[in-house]
Amino acid sequence: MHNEKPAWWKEGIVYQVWPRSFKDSNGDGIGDLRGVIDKLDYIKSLGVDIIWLNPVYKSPNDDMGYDVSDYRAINPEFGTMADMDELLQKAHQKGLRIVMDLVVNHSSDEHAWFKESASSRDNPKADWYYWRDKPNNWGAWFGGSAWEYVPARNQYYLHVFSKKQPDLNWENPEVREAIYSIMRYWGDKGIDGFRFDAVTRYSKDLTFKDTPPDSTGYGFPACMNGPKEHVFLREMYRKVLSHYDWMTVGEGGGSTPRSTWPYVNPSKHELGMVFVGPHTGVGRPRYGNGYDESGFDLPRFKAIIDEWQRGMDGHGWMGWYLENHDQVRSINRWGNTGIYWKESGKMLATLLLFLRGTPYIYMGEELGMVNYPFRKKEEIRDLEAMNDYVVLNKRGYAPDHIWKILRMTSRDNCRTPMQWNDQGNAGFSTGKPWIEVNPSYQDINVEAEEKDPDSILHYWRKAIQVRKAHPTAIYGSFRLLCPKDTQVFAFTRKDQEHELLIVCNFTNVHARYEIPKEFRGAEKLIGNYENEPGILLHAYECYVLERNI
Ligand code: ISL
Ligand code: CA
Repeated sequence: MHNEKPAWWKEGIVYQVWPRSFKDSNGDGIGDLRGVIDKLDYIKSLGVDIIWLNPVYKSPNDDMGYDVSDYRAINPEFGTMADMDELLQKAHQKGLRIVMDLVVNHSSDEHAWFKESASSRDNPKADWYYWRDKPNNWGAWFGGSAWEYVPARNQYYLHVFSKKQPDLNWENPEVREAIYSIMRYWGDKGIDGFRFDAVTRYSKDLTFKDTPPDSTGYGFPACMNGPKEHVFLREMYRKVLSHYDWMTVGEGGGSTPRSTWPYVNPSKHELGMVFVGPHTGVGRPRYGNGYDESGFDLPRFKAIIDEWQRGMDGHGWMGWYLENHDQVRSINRWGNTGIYWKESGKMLATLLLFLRGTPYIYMGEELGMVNYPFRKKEEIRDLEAMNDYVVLNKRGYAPDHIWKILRMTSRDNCRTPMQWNDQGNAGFSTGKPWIEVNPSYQDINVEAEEKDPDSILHYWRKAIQVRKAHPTAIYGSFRLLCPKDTQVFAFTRKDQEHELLIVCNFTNVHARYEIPKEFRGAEKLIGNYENEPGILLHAYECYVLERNI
């Protein structure tokens, strides 16, 4: 057996719902909570256990809900608190848990706390945000300076993200108590946990020294794993988390496994797990360094995953994703949107579901949804993509080049409506959707894939069942094979009773792969081609073998 302490959130599989684009129940073009309620049976049918709901709190939507103006209210465009209560109740009835997003590194500038704080230098909340007489050189994640001037105080406030997302002053115990009380409010409603947005940035280096400027001309905010980070999280654990059987997942950890241990080492009493994203950075075009067209470096991708898989084993639990609302569609990055669309979609499912750690599936990923063919400014909704558009224009990039980059990077790619059928607006809404529907919906949609026994959707369902039936896939240790191979990602998972071999061809051509001796004749649990594994893998072929020890 293994020495990992079992927990429901280690064994469970998460399905991420970005509510604005999941299902619109009232024809206003915006997905909502009733839409999620209507689709609970579909979510359940996937075999997943946990729904992570992106922010549904009241928000002016500068950053699509990641700018909260009231943590105790539901954004009216998503429905009412009664809808939220009903969602919790119905999900629980079906054996699904609900985890909410907690966005407390910053609030909205329209939150009552900030309005009061910004009104003068001596109001009761004067100290709830970071106010300084002079800005330093830090840049904001969404462009421009990280400091914004407010005449009423003749001072600047810090915003690591957009200027409508002022950073909350975690040094102030009143702020922390206010946050804990919000958490208890939702805990009392019966939610099953939180995903902690930007958790590594709660604590700031209070010297606010300039940092070396990057290609944008600004310095990177020195507030990752700040000096009091773990002090704050331990206090939060003591005062709140220890009182609930919650799933707690931090967005990001340290930059290495070692600096991530304290966040999730059970003896430290902070969070249950983190997910990290460096694997999604491999081969990602970034305007900051010019458009990187060098393509995808599989050995690098494997090395990063290997570093985290082994580096965290025995030190704390992790979650893994290939897609989320900040990413683009995985099939465009690592798969094939042409003739091998199906095969590559299944291959990516196999990779995600057999890594060590809780898998996070993003809505539409189970269908093999693809990126949107962006080609005009009016199609952009996301403030990050909008800022990139402005920066790239300023740098004199040709329009074709700009669109090529945004089609590969814009967060809007993952935010187009879920594709339910081949009817109007892909069955998402009877009104005009808030963002364009991806034209691929004629072929890629739930209804079509339900009918096709060989679909990506059915493969996910099957692979999920295989993972669940094999504890080795959940707790077994990870070992990377053939690290230098530029076509094949192969690894094993092992405990004292079983060993699994997972093999994935990441290319659209044959690849040679010799099965290790001990796996010859082992049982094939799942794969995306009919044949028994041979010495040559087909394009994007994948399979999982199991042997007894
Ligand atoms: O800063 C980063 C890496 O050093 C980013 O990856 C950062 O952690 C990420 O952009 C934070 O994302 C989250 O918070 C944002 C929001 O826009 C995203 O949607 C959310 O996932 C601000 O709340
Ligand atoms: Ca709606």
